[in-house]
Amino acid sequence: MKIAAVRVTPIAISDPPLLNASGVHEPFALRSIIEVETDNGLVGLGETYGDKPVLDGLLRVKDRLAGLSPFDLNGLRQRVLSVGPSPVEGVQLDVAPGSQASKSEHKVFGAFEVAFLDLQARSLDLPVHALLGGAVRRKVPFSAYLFFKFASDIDPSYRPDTWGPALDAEGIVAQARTMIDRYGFGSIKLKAGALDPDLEAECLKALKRAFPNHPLRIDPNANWSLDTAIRVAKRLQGDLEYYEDPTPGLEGMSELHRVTGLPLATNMVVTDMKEFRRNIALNGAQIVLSDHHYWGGLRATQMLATMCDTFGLGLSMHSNSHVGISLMAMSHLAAAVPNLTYACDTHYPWQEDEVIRGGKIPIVDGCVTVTDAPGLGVELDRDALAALHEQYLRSGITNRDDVSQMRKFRSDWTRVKPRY
Ligand code: GKR
Ligand code: MG
Repeated sequence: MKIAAVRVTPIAISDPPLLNASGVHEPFALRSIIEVETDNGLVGLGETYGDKPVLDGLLRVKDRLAGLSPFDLNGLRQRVLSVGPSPVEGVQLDVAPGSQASKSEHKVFGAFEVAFLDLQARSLDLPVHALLGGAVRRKVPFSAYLFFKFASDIDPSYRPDTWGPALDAEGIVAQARTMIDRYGFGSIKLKAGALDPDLEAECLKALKRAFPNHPLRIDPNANWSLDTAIRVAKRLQGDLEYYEDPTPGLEGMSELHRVTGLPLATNMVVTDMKEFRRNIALNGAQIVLSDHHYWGGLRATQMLATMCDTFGLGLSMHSNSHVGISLMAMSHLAAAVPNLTYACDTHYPWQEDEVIRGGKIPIVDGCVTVTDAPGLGVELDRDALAALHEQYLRSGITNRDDVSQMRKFRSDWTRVKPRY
């Protein structure tokens, strides 16, 4: 079985006006859909970022994969490395941190690795989780990922939604209730760093009152100074499952943990093994949010899990706006990682568009179920892919830019961080 053709298709999926530390989501989020086809007619699927630096990297590698066996992951790595750094590598993506602009070879390798693993598994008539050591859980828990949010009619480019605005405690609790009613989530994450920290802390308190048995997390994406993070920590002491990236830098996180004793989680200061090593030395974060999209694929993320286990760190999972191929890759991975004991993040409830046959993957009782269907267990809907590619071309967006989007609504909005 050899690779005969590779297709990379950028798509734009509609996205609501969700607020974060950088600004607000644009009306569309970008993804790249990867298809790797073999000479015996199998197709392996992958999904990753659609921003230009990553897309360019994928396009530069894709035509070098013909003739490789999908089992040859070292061959894949060698071909990814052989293209050298992308000419747009240095371009600063204006994303909320957590999507590291600098690690493009990990992102490119990881995107193809998922498609290769999908092919390996399909050729053996096995699910991907079987290749990863077997499922230790069939139902993978995700958390309700809450965002402060504008009403969709703030700008006609947003698709009308039924969520409504969420700019205070009442709105956030209502959003949580809708999410939990629809999907049965058993834990809650509040994306913070967007509004005044005291208001955000009040929202967390309101969630605690409304959902006393749901573990709660808050993630200001390092938009709070150390003083602010310490002040809010005092208020939220006892309410948090973990405190995610409240303040910038490993040193800041380390000092915050020393002063408050709270368990700190990160997808910002531990994003590769070099940072992992420094984190062990400084004890900045006690829980690492993994993400196969930038850690270099499913197997590299399992390596991270082993390192967390070895060094006594907790393991959770990070997300960005995505569709069903990523959701299933995340779920197969999480199913096969015993020490992934926290409910994973997902933006999936915020996305209505889908590229897989059968439409949206069900989340029931807060969980995605992995089955024994071959590969990732999903097939591409080619009509949907074509329509979402058209949407990409029409959107005119090539790089996520939450700062400029926010400036449309608040002309004095700046890039400054930490803002509070
Ligand atoms: O979607 O706005 C967002 C998030 O802020 C995302 O960009 C982050 O990378 O969810 C992520 C996080 O946990 O930091
Ligand atoms: Mg985070």
